[in-house]
Amino acid sequence: MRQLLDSDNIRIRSCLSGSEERVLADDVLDGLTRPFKEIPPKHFYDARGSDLFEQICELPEYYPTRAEREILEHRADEIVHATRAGELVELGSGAAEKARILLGAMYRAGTLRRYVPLDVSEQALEDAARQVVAEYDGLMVDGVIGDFERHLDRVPRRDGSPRIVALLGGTIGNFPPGTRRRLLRGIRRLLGPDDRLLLGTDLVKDPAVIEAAYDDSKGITAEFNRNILHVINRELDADFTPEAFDHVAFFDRRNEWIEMRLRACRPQSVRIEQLGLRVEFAPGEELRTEISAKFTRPRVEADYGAAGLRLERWFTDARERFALSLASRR
Ligand code: SAH
Ligand code: AVI
Repeated sequence: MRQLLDSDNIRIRSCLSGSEERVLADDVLDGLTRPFKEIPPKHFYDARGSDLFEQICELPEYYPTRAEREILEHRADEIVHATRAGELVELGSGAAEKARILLGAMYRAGTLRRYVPLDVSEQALEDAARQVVAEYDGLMVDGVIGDFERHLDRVPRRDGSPRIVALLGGTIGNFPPGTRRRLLRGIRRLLGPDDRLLLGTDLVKDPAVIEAAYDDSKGITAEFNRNILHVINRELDADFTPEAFDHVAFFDRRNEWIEMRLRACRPQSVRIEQLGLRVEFAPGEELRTEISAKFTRPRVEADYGAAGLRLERWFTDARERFALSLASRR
């Protein structure tokens, strides 16, 4: 692993190297040659994508961030008391806004030792690391820039005290059901008997509320969606015209997930230089960029069961829009 930063209280290592472009290249080659075109959502998050996501979190329509924060504000002390955690590992940590609420509770309880953020977004992780060490005296940050689908084995070993492994924001919903269970099994391997998974899941609700959250009136989500095309243009020398794609978000009632797609406004022929590939889009043709599954308690329990985990605690916000659950190894 490449060492990016090493100071008294921050260590950041990267599992991503030049070959990472190949990962994007392979995903794009697979995704754009399928009968139904698709790119995985992790490629949204370059520095601009992470920044756009932070803006989404502030939007009046995007309720998940506020609902999850409400639960954490009410329950963080209880969660820390129940787990006695001294260490927080956060997968897909982003700006670490919610982690701070947990770190604050650990600090108050006198258990706080280490924060281990893991994210594909280098800029977001570095900024977050610097901010949290400035806030909590004596806190050690041991960050990993990597992909939690491939690099969970690079998470540092536990430092002795119980730990919470958190996957917040509803990010688990961005994976289709089988991949989701595979990821939960990978997370289970990080847990010792005293450790707990803390999982954020957005809940099934009125489809109109969900659709508004993914198609905001300011068009920030649309820009976030199109960012994937900017990333491909820059990293793979492609010539997508992002503005020639409309943002589409709709709730799939059968699967109970929202899908984001990009719809070609007109026929387009796109050259992806580094792949030696030309891709044609018919007018109205769609490219799927994200699913975001919405959960019920039985669905979370079924996923836990399939991954060798047991649901221990279930917390929701007052309006039951979002749930945080604590799980242990079975
Ligand atoms: N946990 C934060 C951020 C959620 S946004 C919150 O709740 O607000 C999703 C985050 O996961 C982004 O920071 C993105 O860069 C990261 N991410 C997405 N896919 C990832 C992957 N496969 N591996 C590591 N990080 C990933
Ligand atoms: C990161 N993830 C949980 C967000 C979600 O709600 O699925 C990403 C997002 N996509 C559009 N808006 C936010």
